[in-house]
Amino acid sequence: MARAKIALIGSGMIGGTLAHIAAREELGDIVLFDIMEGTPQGKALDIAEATAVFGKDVTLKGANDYAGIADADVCIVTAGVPRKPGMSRDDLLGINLKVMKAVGEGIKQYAPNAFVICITNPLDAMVWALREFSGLPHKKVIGMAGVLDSGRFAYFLAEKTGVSVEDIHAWTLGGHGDDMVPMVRHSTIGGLPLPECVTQGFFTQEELDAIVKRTRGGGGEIVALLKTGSAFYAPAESAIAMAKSYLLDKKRVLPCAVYLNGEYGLRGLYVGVPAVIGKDGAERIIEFSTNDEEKAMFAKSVESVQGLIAACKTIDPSLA
Ligand code: A3D
Repeated sequence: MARAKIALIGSGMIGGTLAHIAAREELGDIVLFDIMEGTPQGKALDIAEATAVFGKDVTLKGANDYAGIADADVCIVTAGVPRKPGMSRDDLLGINLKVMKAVGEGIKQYAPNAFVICITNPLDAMVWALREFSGLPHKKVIGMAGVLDSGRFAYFLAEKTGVSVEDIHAWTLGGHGDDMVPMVRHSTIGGLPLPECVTQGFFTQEELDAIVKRTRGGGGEIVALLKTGSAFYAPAESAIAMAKSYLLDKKRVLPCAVYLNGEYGLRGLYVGVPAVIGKDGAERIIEFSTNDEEKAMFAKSVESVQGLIAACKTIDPSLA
């Protein structure tokens, strides 16, 4: 059987890390694409040489022409610009919307059967625009944010309690902004919902509130430390988990930005909710029960996403 072909559109910090992980995990043959001449070729050659050391049989190539992504099974999109200190994700909208147009058209022409994972920010609006520009089925175009945000939430809980990260299941829904919704009641440590962990003395309510706040600002915390860009290791790992669930038809339940068609009472936009990822893409959406407080937080987050989509339509009237 032929190996899967994985196209990484954008070969910057996340793109290069994706290529390294995909090669080490022998997920398929890899093409790095970028507008910068030499960057995708250099990273491809560097990692290809490493395959002889870590002993995995995959090929890596670099490309500056969309023909290079022809017939890809999976496309992971990081093309665009990241945040610098003082910038919000929304500040990237104007520049990255133009990038999504070029990328969407490239995928439409050369890889119309691919499963597409968008990482470019502001995430929920960019994955919506990328789907519009590419014309691919909604189930085959999804955004990565929830796996990362939930991973951060789970890590902070593990750090606080000393419990293994493997036994913590944390969920963060909504848009990928500072008003994302960490789902405290649905997140568990060894099956115990977080409010009960407070009762059992794992942490105080104040400590839990501080972890929720840190999760919401998790991206900004890394931007402030790095100063030159944003997080890339954890975002890359998160997208690989999603790609693997598709390629291996694992049907993992992962929080992803998916297109809603009536679920959660919403239609016509992308926002983060738990979805089953298998060989057909986002195969099923799981609807969490929400109380009034969670509903209000989710609605606020959705409002921000709707505002960004409206801004996309103003900037590019072809999207209206
Ligand atoms: P960076 O290292 O700058 O890489 C971006 C790459 O895109 C660069 O190599 C550019 O040359 C390339 N590029 C720019 N325009 C085009 C184009 N038209 N076609 C092809 N390539 C192009 O950034 P990064 O890898 O650190 O981040 C990439 C994106 O991911 C940014 O928008 C970040 O904000 C975003 N990001 C999202 C998350 C989420 O959780 C959603 C997390 C971290 C970063």
